[in-house]
Amino acid sequence: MRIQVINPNTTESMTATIAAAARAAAAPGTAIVPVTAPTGPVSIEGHYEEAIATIGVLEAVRAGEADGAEAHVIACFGDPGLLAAREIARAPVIGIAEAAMHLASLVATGFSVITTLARTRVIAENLVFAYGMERRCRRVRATDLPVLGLADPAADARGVIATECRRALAEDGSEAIVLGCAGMADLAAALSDELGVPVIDGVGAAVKLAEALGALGLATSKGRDLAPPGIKPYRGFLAHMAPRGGGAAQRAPRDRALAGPDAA
Ligand code: 2AL
Repeated sequence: MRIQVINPNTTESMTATIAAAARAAAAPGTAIVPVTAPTGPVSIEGHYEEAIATIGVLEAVRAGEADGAEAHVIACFGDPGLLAAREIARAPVIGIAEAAMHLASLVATGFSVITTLARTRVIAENLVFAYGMERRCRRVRATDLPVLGLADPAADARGVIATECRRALAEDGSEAIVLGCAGMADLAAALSDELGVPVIDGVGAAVKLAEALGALGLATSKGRDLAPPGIKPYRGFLAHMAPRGGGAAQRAPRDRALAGPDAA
């Protein structure tokens, strides 16, 4: 199976961390194809950066589809562009926050998310509700570590995160930890050993879920809102993002009416 793993930020070294975690989780027959977003911020720590990063994610998904990807993983804990990517992809698309929360809910009745900056915490909290996880997620905690600081040895990210995990286990009533940033992907196994509870990295979780969907022959439903986007002209600097169309059968009558004379 060929899984495209997209780092939505533009930092290549973080893509390398993500790719290593993805490969460590992957089955022997799985090829991991790591991609760094072609455009956007070096790290994603707020709503504006996330909105800009979404375009890079969608560009990568389009390229991955053309390149034969059989699943796409969005490896940023805000899951930027997840539903939009599902509209344009034939293959399943999995976000790491969604994957980690779902797997955590299978191994614990309650989990805490440990993330980066306080401003980023709101993004994870919103996803808890978007994914219906509010009955399982006890709390989202920030460490005040910036995303790119995770790789700085002087920041002692592992020590800071371990301390916050211990607080979570003592104070939140949690029995599992979800790591709230793709840049933490290399810490899960060691933290799990140290803390004695499941510590879930979304990159590995997403790869395993992608493999499971592939093995079961399951892909995104195109029945309603995740159907391919309507065919219509796009204007301005994103004109190249206009859907090329997947055949008339996929287009709703309303989409055909909106398509205009230039539609393919
Ligand atoms: C992230 C992440 O996973 N990658 C990034 O650039 N920002 N999310 C986060 N919660 O820090």
